[in-house]
Amino acid sequence: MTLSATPAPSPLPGRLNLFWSPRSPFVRRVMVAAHELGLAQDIHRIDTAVAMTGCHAGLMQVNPLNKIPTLITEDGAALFDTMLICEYLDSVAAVPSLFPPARAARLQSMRWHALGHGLTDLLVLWRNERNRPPAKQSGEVMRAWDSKASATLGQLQSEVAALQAAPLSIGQIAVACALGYLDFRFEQMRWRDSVPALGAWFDGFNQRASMQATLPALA
Ligand SMILES: N[C@@H](CCC(=O)N[C@@H](CS)C(=O)NCC(=O)O)C(=O)O
Repeated sequence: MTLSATPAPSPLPGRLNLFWSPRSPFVRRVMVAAHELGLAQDIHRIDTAVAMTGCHAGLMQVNPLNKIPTLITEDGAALFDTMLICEYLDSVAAVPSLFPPARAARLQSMRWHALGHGLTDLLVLWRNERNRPPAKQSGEVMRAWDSKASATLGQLQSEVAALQAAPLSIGQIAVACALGYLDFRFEQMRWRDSVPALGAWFDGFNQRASMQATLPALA
């Protein structure tokens, strides 16, 4: 099955081209990083609707995994996945700042990134499962995702003071984009009720210009 009747618009030569969607929490992480690094205006966004159940012809020419975000660099290389794109943007920024070089700070940031990234992965899979016909859904796997999401939120809440104190890095950005996705797609979960301190941290972080410029949108 191919989703796109018309191929995605061509990447613009000599620019940073991003296969993008306003709904993807992974894409949002890249765009938040780009805003924080002062690179957002250098990125040409290619609006790309993807689904796990189909293949996007234009995207698959550059990324056989059919995933967004995918970044085409100025010299034409196709980069994926989200972490690599963020690391690339950091490396070309005037002042790289999102991947701490010092060992302890780097481990802390990568660990938060893993929690935020893993939570996002789980939520995207969960949403896909939820959208299948009821007869095909696995209640068992969805209950397990519920438990894992709750446990991850509890873990993050226990680290709020450190999340607040550490200099901004890709770790906090990944966590914040995962929490933003909960608001966007899992509103009925009312996640703040069980982890209010994490909710307060997120609500503060969400005021950053980079987060406000990348709020998820249905259209
Ligand atoms: N591991 C990937 C995950 C990206 C991902 O799953 N993106 C979703 C959109 S939110 C996607 O492209 N889905 C299409 C598919 O799975 O074919 C990354 O970190 O970039």
